[in-house]
Amino acid sequence: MSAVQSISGKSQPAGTEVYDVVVVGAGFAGMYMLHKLRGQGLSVQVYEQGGDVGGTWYWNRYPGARCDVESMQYSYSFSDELQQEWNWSERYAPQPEILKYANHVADRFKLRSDIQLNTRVDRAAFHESSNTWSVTTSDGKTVMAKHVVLATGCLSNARVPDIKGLSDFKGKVYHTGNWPHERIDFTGLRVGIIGTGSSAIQSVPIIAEQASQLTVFQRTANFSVPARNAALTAEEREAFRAKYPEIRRFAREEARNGIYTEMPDKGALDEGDNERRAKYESRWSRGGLTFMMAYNNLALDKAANDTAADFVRDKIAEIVKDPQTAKLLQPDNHPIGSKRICVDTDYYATFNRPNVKLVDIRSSPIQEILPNAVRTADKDYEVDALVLATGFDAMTGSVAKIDIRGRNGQTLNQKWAEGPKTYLGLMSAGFPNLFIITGPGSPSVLSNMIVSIEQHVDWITDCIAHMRDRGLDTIEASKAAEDKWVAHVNEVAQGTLYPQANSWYMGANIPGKPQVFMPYIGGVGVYRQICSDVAAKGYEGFTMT
Ligand code: N01
Repeated sequence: MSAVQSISGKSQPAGTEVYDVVVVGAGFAGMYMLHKLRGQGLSVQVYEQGGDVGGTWYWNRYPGARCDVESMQYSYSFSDELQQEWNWSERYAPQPEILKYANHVADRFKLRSDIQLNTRVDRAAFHESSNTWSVTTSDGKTVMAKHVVLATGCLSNARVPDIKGLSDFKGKVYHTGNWPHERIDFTGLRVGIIGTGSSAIQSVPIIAEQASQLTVFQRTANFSVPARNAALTAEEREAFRAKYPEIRRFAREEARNGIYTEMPDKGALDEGDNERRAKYESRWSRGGLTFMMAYNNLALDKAANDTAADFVRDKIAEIVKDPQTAKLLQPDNHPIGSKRICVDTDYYATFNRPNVKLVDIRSSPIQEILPNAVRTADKDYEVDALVLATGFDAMTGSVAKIDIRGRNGQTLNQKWAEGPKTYLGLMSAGFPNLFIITGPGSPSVLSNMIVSIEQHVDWITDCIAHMRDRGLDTIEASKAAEDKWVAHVNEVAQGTLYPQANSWYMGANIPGKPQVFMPYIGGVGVYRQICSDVAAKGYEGFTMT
């Protein structure tokens, strides 16, 4: 619905388009937001900077990219027909298939007519005289809206590190988070890859098959567990579909991370060495993120965590033949899981290939990029192409790129200068009618993103309906509720091992970024209940006018 309406009868400059809601981003969050708001008969305009829908899955096209949450669960639950009809081909869907799914959703729910592609939102300003937002886009246009929803994604601002000489490199430079659309073939090339997070861990085995030589520059070794990916059979899909009501309910209400799995009832130190090893072995053979769900205290107790970390370090030593390389690959500076655990297919075994070399840039840092080589403190490594798997300015990076001005002209960047401050991760005091989907202060990146996206979209839709039913103009988080929530988010994080790692959860990967644990670690079920209670109590902690 592109119908342009007036907002509460307030006059706008002649010719200005006026919407009930502007949504920024057409990934999984923006698309579902559009669908839900339309269901209320609202006029909505979505702006998407990419050339098509899909968000993360539009940009992250690097070789080997796939989701680390199983496809039957990493999918929308809002339409039973959709979840019954869509056929996922593999346990972990590859990126092209997830992108196809996003496109299918856009077509199936006829979303495209309200999505303007190739358009960035540059500015958004709240006007106190009319209680409306003006939104200015990269095509030079300004529209007005009562509400703005930031569906900008948490890992969408790819970060190119500031390394001397990078712009003078004469070969091609690729970033995993902004990968070209055409197929890149590294056959016969000497390739260097910088970074060893999830993106590198997925792409290294594939690039190694093509490149004549692959040099992996590692600053921090990461823990990775095997995916055990496989084709899904029709029977497996059917069995899953039959259980969907319970699977989705559990993921929403009971799971900490929005994933249906057994919940451990024991701590790692409650069992003897042999039993514990057998449990880790069984999780390792089964594959996937649920390795960390073997015991209920792996994220809380360092001694318990050490047992899982030691198990994975032993596995690395078993798999990697060269003892020196194995030693370098064994993480030793953070608890397992305190940086997002990686899920791989043959990552460690790839280092047994004669054409793959691991370079430790913690002890010998990269000094500069030469036109044909990477220079570390002790050696030059000649390369023809460079892959930057250096991650993202996570959770706040894409929001920070927009000049957002709330009451009294205060910018969101000023307000968040010492770290993001939100109430429930949904709104920030001083910025009325501006919602954030899976923002900092919500479970977000610690969860199955689609579960968290659906919860936020449903909550925001209900909130806007509540306002309309009562003829209300604004909703705004109160400063007191926000301060209390920020303190709670912090306190819960401090009770875990997570703050012990220099992770992107903490903003530690971005020089100068304030180091604050950004997501809410209380669990999606607990968090959902808190949000529902707030709404049931007349949006407690928010001011509505
Ligand atoms: O990024 P990262 P990512 N010089 O930040 C290194 C999700 N994801 O794109 O750790 C040298 O994890 C950096 O080193 P260090 C998932 O949530 C999901 O891999 O800072 N090295 C690190 O090794 C994931 O956690 C999937 O010391 C530099 C690496 O680059 C998140 O996205 C797949 C450097 C960056 O790792 C981000 O993953 C892929 C420098 N200047 C991603 N700067 C799924 O499976 C950075 N590094 C769903």
